[in-house]
Amino acid sequence: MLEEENFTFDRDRYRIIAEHPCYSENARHRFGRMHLAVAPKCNIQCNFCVRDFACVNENRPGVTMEILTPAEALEKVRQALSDYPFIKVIGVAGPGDPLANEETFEALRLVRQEFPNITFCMSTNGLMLPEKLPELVKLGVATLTVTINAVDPEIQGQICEYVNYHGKIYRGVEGARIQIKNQLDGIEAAVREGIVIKVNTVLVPGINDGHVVEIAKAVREREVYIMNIRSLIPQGAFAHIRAPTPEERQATQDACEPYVRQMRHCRQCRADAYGYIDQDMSQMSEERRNLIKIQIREDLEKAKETLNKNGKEES
Ligand code: CLF
Ligand code: SF4
Repeated sequence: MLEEENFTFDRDRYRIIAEHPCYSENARHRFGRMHLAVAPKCNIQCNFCVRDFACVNENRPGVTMEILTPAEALEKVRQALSDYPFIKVIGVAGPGDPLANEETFEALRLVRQEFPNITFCMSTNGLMLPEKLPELVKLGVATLTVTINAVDPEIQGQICEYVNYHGKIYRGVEGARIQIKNQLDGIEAAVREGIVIKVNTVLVPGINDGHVVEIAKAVREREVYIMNIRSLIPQGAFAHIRAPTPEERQATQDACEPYVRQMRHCRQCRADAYGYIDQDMSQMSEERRNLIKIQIREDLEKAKETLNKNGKEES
């Protein structure tokens, strides 16, 4: 067992965090992630979300992308892991809510059969977390992001217009009660299963800005590993609300830091991003990607030569 501040992890979890570019700032320049855009549907309506685009609770707003079938996603993973061995995490982050799409589970099942040791990551609004958790555990999802924008239903009721729960629409505070309970119960159960949790929170001036510390306290009690406070991008029903300033966001992060570790290096990835989080290869030219492939091959060859040479010198 290895200890890190308030956490004790087995060797496996420790390695997963150390190689996760979002959970460990030191990992971001050495290891990459790949997102599979297999999950188009969502089961709630956040007021800052324009549903033609990717889920803004995790992704960059205003971005459309091609949806992959699970078989296409597997093919993409095969190619990427062979070309870019620094990719250590496969994630599903939209463009809708991963837990509201059966394709998420199918894609991860296919990938797991071929890559038994790759880290699986996912982001969700948490509505279906208690019910879907057994499937996530079975697939070996190791890291999970739950977006919590309020732990008070009166506040969450202003942020989310409705939730669609088991085919029934619950609006405002009524929907918020269901969602918050499922998020918190789901996190507790996931932590008991050894899943390492990140909480994302969208900072919405005038609505939840005075409340985010309460979220930090609530997630600390539930052993959440890290929190990522993101700035509102005014759009949709919240187009009239201003974005927080960088100083306001930083002050909120500082106020939450005593309760839960803060992620400050998020790059607001696309739901189809891959590569290092600072260098999205989905947006690169073929030529640039090829150069990176050649560089990786050369580095590997050099590493092998050095190992061989050292081996000979030692013997
Ligand atoms: Fe993807 Fe998110 Fe997993 Fe990372 S992203 S599902 S935890 S593997 Fe990372 Fe990208 Fe920020 Fe997300 S930098 S948007 S926090
Ligand atoms: Fe949009 Fe994501 Fe909210 Fe769903 S959970 S409504 S995709 S921001």
